[in-house]
Amino acid sequence: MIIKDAKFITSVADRKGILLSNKPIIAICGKSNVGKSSIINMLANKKGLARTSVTPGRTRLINYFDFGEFILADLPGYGFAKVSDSEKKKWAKLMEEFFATENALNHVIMLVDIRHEPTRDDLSMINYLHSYALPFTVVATKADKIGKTRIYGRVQEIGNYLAIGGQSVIATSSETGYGKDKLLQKLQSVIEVFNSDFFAPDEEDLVEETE
Ligand SMILES: Nc1nc2c(ncn2[C@@H]2O[C@H](COP(=O)(O)OP(=O)(O)O)[C@@H](O)[C@H]2O)c(=O)[nH]1
Ligand SMILES: [Mg+2]
Repeated sequence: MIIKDAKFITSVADRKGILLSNKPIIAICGKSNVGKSSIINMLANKKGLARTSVTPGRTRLINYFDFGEFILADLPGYGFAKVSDSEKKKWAKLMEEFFATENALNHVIMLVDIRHEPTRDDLSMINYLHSYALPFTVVATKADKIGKTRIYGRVQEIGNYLAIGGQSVIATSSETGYGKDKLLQKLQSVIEVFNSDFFAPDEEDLVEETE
């Protein structure tokens, strides 16, 4: 898949703004600073598309991007210690609404740092995805930070730790482009399943219900 001219669509702060689309929606989640914005920029071949930040935890919004064949939803990061309880509650509410909205997403890319053990928040997120029966792929980011020979081992360890197996984990580096093709292949297969019509929503289901 060749991605050209990915575009920012909109930022969404509450349930009302959650997008529905006739394209597959792929969400990116993970703790603050894990590399969500960087991986979006890498996939888009555009440095400034999603802002990357050294002061993590500031974005409490779902940022949507049009990638041509699919919509990418950049979910607000979690696990940032300096965030207040009320901010955490807002985050949880928005996530719950997002995951519970039918046709709001088709696949989740969950990012973990290749150097570290997945956190308690990561495990909660995985449980969450399981409980909503959402298909997901785990990406181990910042692979350039460890030696090449250690990548395979870390991928296996993370896969075992999350009880999904190493073959379900893709190592990437947004610095070097490592793993980009493998991730694009995975996204391609998600898109193909969606376009095979089996999971595509009916047109009438895309009209938002009014309460
Ligand atoms: N070395 C390296 N640094 C990365 C990589 N991905 C992200 N970073 C750095 O990690 C920090 C947080 O990245 P960002 O994409 O903003 O994370 P986000 O909070 O999940 O969106 C930034 O300083 C990035 O430059 C990577 O693959 N390799
Ligand atoms: Mg970000």
